[in-house]
Amino acid sequence: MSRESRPSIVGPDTPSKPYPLFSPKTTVIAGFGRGSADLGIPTANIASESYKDILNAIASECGYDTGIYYGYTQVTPTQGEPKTEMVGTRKVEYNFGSKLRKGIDTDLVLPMVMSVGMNPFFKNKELSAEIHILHNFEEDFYGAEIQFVILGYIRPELDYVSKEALIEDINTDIKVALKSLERPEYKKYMKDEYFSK
Ligand code: ADP
Ligand code: RBF
Ligand code: MG
Repeated sequence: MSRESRPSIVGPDTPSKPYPLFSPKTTVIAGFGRGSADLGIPTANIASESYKDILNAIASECGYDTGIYYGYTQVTPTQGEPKTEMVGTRKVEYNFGSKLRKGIDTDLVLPMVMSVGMNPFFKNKELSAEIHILHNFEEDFYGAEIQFVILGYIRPELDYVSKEALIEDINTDIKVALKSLERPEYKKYMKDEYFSK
């Protein structure tokens, strides 16, 4: 499949069924550690219990559930004793978001792209959901609380001939998401009371 021509904006001018889909408050967990290390695109991974209802809603309305989505998210620090977890050979430091900057990284609603699926390029054996937030965080925030609203679908998950081709497509997803979210009927979700509860 040629990925040369992709639309710069996707979805109708107003989010429509099954969107908006609001997540419950959930936690940033460790993934495979590939996002930043391999691709230069960090993704906050989330536990599967927290997105099951969302996937069911998408599946019953659209006939698919894996794929790349866009929306808004918010990260909130939580109480927790700092801890280190070994994930394979990797050490993951859980700081529960204590290093995030108030009013810069937290308390704001930020645009995001979300990948849900088996990551065919990496041949994962299990479904995962991960959120790349379109914001420059200076520190990791494993263990922090995260909540998100999905407002639209960008494309299915694909396999790629190279890592560079995957990265290029993700960069296009980011541009498409930002442009799609600029529309007033999408933007208004930044101020939705869901994010201030
Ligand atoms: P993992 O496989 O453990 O998810 P990643 O390489 O994908 O590892 O890195 C993800 C971590 O990077 C997130 O859990 C979060 O703490 C941090 N992070 C920093 N910047 C971002 C960002 N813009 N979007 C998502 N996560 C980010
Ligand atoms: N992985 C794939 O195998 N195929 C994809 O089409 C794909 N698209 C992605 C789109 C976005 C916006 C993001 C953030 C990730 C995507 N990934 C995809 C997942 C990527 O492989 C994953 O983030 C890394 O493996 C780190 O877990
Ligand atoms: Mg990740």
